[in-house]
Amino acid sequence: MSFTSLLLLREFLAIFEIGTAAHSQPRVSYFFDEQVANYHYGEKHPMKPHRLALTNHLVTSYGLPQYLDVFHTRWATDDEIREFHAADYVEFLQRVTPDNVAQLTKTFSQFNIGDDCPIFSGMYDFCKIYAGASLAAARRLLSGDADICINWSGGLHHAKKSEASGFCYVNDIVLAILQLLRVHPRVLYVDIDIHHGDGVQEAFYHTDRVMTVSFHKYDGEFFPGTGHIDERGNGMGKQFAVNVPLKDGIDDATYVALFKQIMRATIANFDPSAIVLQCGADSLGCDRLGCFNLNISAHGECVRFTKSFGIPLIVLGGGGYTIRNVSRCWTYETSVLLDVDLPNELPPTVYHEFFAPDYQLHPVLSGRIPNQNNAAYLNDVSRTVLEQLRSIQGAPSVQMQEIPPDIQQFLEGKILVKLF
Ligand SMILES: *C1O[C@H](CO)[C@@H](O)[C@H](O)[C@H]1NC(C)=O
Ligand SMILES: *[C@@H]1O[C@H](CO)[C@@H](O)[C@H](O)[C@H]1NC(C)=O
Ligand SMILES: *[C@@H]1O[C@H](CO)[C@@H](O)[C@H](O)[C@H]1NC(C)=O
Ligand SMILES: [Zn+2]
Repeated sequence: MSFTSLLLLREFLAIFEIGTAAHSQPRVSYFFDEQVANYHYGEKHPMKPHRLALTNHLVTSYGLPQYLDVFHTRWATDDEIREFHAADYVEFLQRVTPDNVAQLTKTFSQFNIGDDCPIFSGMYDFCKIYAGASLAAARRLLSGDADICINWSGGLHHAKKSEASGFCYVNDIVLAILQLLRVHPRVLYVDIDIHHGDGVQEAFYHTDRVMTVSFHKYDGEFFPGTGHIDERGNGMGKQFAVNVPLKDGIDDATYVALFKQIMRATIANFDPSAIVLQCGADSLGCDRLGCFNLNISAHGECVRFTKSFGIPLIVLGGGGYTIRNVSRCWTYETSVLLDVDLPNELPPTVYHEFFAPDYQLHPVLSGRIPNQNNAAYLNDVSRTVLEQLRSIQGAPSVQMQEIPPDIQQFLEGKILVKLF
């Protein structure tokens, strides 16, 4: 080999090395608190925090923590929760217990406590744990020490300022986005839960600094009843709420194609500096409360696509009521965020029997619901949404505020406790 070609080869290798460095794995933080899985909404209630124990066991048995920064987070404080929620509602959450709930009946209807949102023992502590984790995720993203922050216990998108709704008491997503807005000019919220992301949409309905995009089942009746394609925001926020209403039985290929088309246009037009992705797993086929036909790869493909833009990302859980599939889905999505391939054979965990009979990460989807989304309907939805997105004339700009002191403290590493 001639000297010149050796030089060329070395240069080629050097370029190659730089190339690989630039494509090194994203820095992913994982927020975790084993306590959160021990709360019970009630025996028959479909929301099972236990799904988080299943997820964490799978993530651990697959060996994913070696690629992750795993954090234990402190609980959210009352003050932090009041950044979004009304003071009287927070006071109610603090005081109410299964024993005094009858005496507090007057406040009951006002705060919408009932069958969907029962008062269970330790309920407010449960809220503080998951909200604390989402806040920590937001702050860590702000610190620049992570590209992606995952907290599967968060994503409770229905809670309102003064009202519990749809199994959600405290809206950790709104709290996390409020943190991000201190530093990020524009935050994009994306929601692939089967239910409309109404609590987040409502919180930011009047601002152009947060764009909310929700893909959900809509027929005017399905919970929570909102999410019509014509709900687009108001005032300064006009056109900055996007709704993609779908019918029963949507399949992998059409959902993923629609998701990509709409996300591409959203990101191009809105130019977000941070993204919060709610990965509700009740949009999977065979969900106890859902009615779509997505399999775990398709759900995960939406996560992969969102990550591919390289924008700082917070990934949260949400709904998901067939818990063996929820835990498989969120484990797979953890691996997608890490660019790590997992074998389809599930590793043994103490919960192995949950995954019978197939014991696979990607079970073959059994029992499909007839797809009621025909091509004409889907074309109509995509045309309307793309038109709306085109009407946004360039990304809105904002003045940056000073970094507030509590975030400063966080940047100095005083709040987080690193586990391993
Ligand atoms: C998210 O945070 C909560 C609270 O710290 C924790 O219980 C949960 O396990 C976390 N989930 C993940 C996947 O880290
Ligand atoms: C999931 O859906 C995709 C797209 O339709 C398909 O290619 C894949 O085989 C499915 N996976 C399973 C396990 O059925
Ligand atoms: C959920 O689990 C069941 C049983 O393991 C399986 O038949 C079904 O296809 C799973 N759903 C998805 C979306 O993988
Ligand atoms: Zn849901």
